[in-house]
Amino acid sequence: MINKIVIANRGEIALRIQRACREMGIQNVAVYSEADRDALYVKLADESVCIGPAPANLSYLHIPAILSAAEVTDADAIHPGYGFLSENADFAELVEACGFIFIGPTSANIRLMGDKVSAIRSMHEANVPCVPGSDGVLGIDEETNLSIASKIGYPIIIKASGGGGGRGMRVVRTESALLNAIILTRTEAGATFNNPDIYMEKYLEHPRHVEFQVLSDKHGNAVHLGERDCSMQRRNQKVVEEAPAPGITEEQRNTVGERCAEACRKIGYHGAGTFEFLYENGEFYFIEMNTRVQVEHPVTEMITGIDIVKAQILIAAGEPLPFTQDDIEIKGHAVECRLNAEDPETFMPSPGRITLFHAPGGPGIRVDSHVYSNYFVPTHYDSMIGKLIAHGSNRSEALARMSSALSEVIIDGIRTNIPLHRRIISDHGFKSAEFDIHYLEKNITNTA
Ligand code: MV4
Repeated sequence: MINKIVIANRGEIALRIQRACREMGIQNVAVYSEADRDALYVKLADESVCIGPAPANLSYLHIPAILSAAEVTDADAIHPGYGFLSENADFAELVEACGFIFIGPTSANIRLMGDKVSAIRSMHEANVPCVPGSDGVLGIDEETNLSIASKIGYPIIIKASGGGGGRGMRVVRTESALLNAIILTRTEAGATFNNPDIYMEKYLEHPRHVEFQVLSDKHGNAVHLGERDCSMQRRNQKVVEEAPAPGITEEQRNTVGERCAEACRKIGYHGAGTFEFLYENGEFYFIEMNTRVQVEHPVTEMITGIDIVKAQILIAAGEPLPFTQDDIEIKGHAVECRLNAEDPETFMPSPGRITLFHAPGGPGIRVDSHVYSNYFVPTHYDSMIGKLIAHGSNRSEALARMSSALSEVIIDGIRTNIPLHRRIISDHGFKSAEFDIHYLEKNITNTA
C-alpha cells in the first residue's frame, strides 16, 4: 500500500526515516533546501528533490513545494519527522486531500492536541490524570477568575491554549498579581498564537518531566512503550533523556501507560504519540500530547526493541500493530545525549565545517547523526547535529557506556556541547537521579 515515501524533513531524522524505509523495502525521496544540497543523506536517498532556498519558510515549511515533490515523484505517503510541518493540522489535511497518506494521526487529532484546552479536556474525559486547573478557557469576569485561582491555590500558572512547549506561560504567586497577569498573558497569546484563549493550572514547583510513548493503529489496538525522563533541559530544550524514568515502579508504568493507551482508543488516535506529564511527589499530571515522532524516541526503542518509525509507517499503511501489550518488555536502561553545534558555555550556535568526525562505538552504543568529516553545519536550522544513545542492562551500565562514548567521540572544526554532556554524565546529582526540571539550569549550566 505504501511503495514510496517523501521525507519532509532534514538532518538526522531524515536519515533515520530513510533507514526505516530501506529496511522495509520502501522507496524514499529526500527533499532538501539549497543549504542542504551537498549533504550525504540527500545523496543516499533513492531520489531527491530541491524544494527551495535555505530559509525554512521557503523550503521545509513551504507546503506547495513538498506536495509538488510528492506529486512529481509519484509518492504514496509523506513522513513529516519532528518540528517543521509535523504538527501542522492544515498540512496533514492537505496531504490527504491531495491523495497522499500522512504518516501520523488524523488532522482532527492533531488539531485537538494543538489546542491545549481541548487536549486537556479530552484527556480528563479519558481518565488521564491532569493538573488541577480551570477546566477550560478563562472568561473575562474578574471575580470568577479570582475565585478559580483561590480554589486551585497559589502559586498558579497561566498558559496560552495555542502555546505549548513552554511558550506563552506566566507564573502567578499572589492574588494581587492575578488580574494583571491574566490580561498580559491573554494579550501576548493573541499576538503570538493568533488565539487569545488562556487557562489556569496549579503551578508545580519541582516536578520532573516524564512522558509516555504510545503506538495506536487503525484497528483499535493501542499500546504504551513505557516512559522517558526528560527533566535535564535548558530553556525548554531537552539536553539528556533516559528510559525508563528513574524511580517509576512497574505498577505506575502499567497504570498510567494503560490510561494513555485507552485515551488513544477513545479518540481514534493513529500512529506514534507522546503523553507529557509533570511528575511530583509520586503523582502524574498530564500537560500536553505530542502527535509526532520525538527526538528522544531512540531511548524507548533501545529498551523495548521496537522500531517506532517502522511502526509509524505500518500504522499509516493500515496494518495492525504486530505486537500486543503483553509482548512488550522493558529491557535495561538507555540514555541519550543531544549533540548540538553550540558553545558549551554560552550556548551560542556554532555552525561551520566539521573537519573531523569520529563516531564512538562498542556494546550498547548507537549514533543517530547525519554528519561526517568535512560536513558543513548550515546556519539556518536548529543546532542539533545528532544524538548519542547508550543502552545497558541497568542505569549505571548505560551511564558508564555513555561516559565511554563521550570520551571517544571527536567533532573538530566547530564548537559542540560535548563538554557539557561530560559534566552532566559525571554529575553526582544526575548519577543518583536526584533532579527535577530546574536541576540542569541551577546546578550545572548556572544560567537559571
Ligand atoms: C508547568 C510547570 C509547572 N506547573 N505546568 C513548560 C513546557 C510546557 N510543556 C509546560 N511547562 C511547564 N508547565 C504546571 N502546572 C512547569 C513547566 C516547565 C517545564 C515543564 C517540562 C519541562 C521543562 C520545563 C521547564 C520550565 C517549566
